[in-house]
Amino acid sequence: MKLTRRTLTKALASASLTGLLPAAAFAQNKIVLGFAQVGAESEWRTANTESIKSSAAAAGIDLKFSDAQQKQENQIKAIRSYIAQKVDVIAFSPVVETGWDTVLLEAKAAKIPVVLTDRSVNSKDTSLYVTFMGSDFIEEGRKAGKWLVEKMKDNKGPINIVELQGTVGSAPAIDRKKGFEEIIKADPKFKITRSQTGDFTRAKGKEVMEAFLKADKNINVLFAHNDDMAIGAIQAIEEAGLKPAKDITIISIDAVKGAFEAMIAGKLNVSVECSPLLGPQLMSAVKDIKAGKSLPKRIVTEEGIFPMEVAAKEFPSRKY
Ligand code: GZL
Repeated sequence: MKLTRRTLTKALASASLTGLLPAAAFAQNKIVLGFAQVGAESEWRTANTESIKSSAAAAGIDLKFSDAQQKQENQIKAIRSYIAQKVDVIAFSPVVETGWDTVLLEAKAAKIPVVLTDRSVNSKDTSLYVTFMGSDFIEEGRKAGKWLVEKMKDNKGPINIVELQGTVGSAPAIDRKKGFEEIIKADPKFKITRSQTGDFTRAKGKEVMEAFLKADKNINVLFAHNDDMAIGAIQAIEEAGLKPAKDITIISIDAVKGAFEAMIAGKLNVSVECSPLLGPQLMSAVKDIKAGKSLPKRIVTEEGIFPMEVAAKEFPSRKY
């Protein structure tokens, strides 16, 4: 009989059941997944981490988890530690698009498959990862732009837009900007007058919006790359004596609980959905990889858009 992982698992299981082997030895046979998370910068990230941890537990996968505090060097360190521990699979959400080839080549040399979740890398060598699962950020930017074009169709302009960008160099920041500009460039009445990173956090979003408001009295629209920065900006807009979503139209992305609360309070006009609930899909991919199944190079998350008019109705059924 060929000794495969399956037959070994069966043998270990019967041995542990008969007490010949401690249960821990059998547990040793669990798939071990090393996950290097970006950080805990936003509501979205918190929901993403919860999805990964709860799905690993439900799938019986032994999860090793690290939080990089939004620093690439910490993610690289974590990936190297997973290689040293000889985990079965490595997964991570790259904080920025560049600078990963060296450590991914080390994982490849160690024959440890890698799954990209949420954000991708811009490496030319796509053999460095098995699959990339996550949203289409360019499409999210397009959805934001299309909503604004429709909202302003009877406004002859000029329409001055300020933009709170996500983390510099990150796939969502680069691609959401790309998609949004692709749509609004069709009409010269739209102009992005100021654009700066708020690093996806509420604190930085508020700080940058305060600076925008001090410098510019002609802001008509805020486009925020995530809800946390939009929520921080809403505080700055109110402290400046203006009415968010009325004096300044606010468009955001993620559709986290905080965004629904802001829309229900009439302070945010719309949020484009970006689902963090990637845990189940990731665990299924990990099991498929260990079972020797092939996976598509790209798995896209399906998602919608939520204007404030539907927020109260949709909120009770939201999962994050
Ligand atoms: C998007 C994700 C982004 C969210 C932010 O998939 O990478 O990072 O939009 C989060 O809220 O910080």
